[in-house]
Amino acid sequence: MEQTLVLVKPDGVQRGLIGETIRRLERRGLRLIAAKFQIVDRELAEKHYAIHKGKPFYDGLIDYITSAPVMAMVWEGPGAIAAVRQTMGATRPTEAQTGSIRHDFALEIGRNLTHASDGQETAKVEIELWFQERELIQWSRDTDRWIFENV
Ligand code: DAT
Ligand code: MG
Repeated sequence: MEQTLVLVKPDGVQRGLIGETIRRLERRGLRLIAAKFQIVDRELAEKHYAIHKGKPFYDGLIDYITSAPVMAMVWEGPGAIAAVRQTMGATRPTEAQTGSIRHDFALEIGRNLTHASDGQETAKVEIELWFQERELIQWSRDTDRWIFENV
């Protein structure tokens, strides 16, 4: 089943939105596979945002993600990558869909609260970057068959 990396970034943690983020993903029907509350060092931050190196906002982005603890998670479900990005909303909060986290709680692109993998290859690379294999919990819920068409 598809898996995706989710971060509640430092602004989301500081603003008490860990629970809100988890609540929305749980209620959507996604299954939590791993979670880790941690400080991000520059090495991890630079690897995570390697694709943005050289862009004007890169230095600010690295400073921001390393500035305070983040909540890193892996969530699983059919179409999880697209579903989670939809729940988060567009990168720029003023363009995010009504009802998405970034719409409901954010204003600025540089303080957009969460991260979610943007494709299958990215998800694989990011999950391996943030978590060790043994930290990923394979489990099933009694409700799975009421949420997933094919369990
Ligand atoms: P996303 O986080 O939606 O996957 P992204 O991968 O394009 O977006 O960019 C990573 C983060 O970098 C994004 O969450 C906020 C920041 N960012 C992106 N584009 C930016 C811009 N034009 N100005 C300032 N920050 C930007
Ligand atoms: Mg991205």
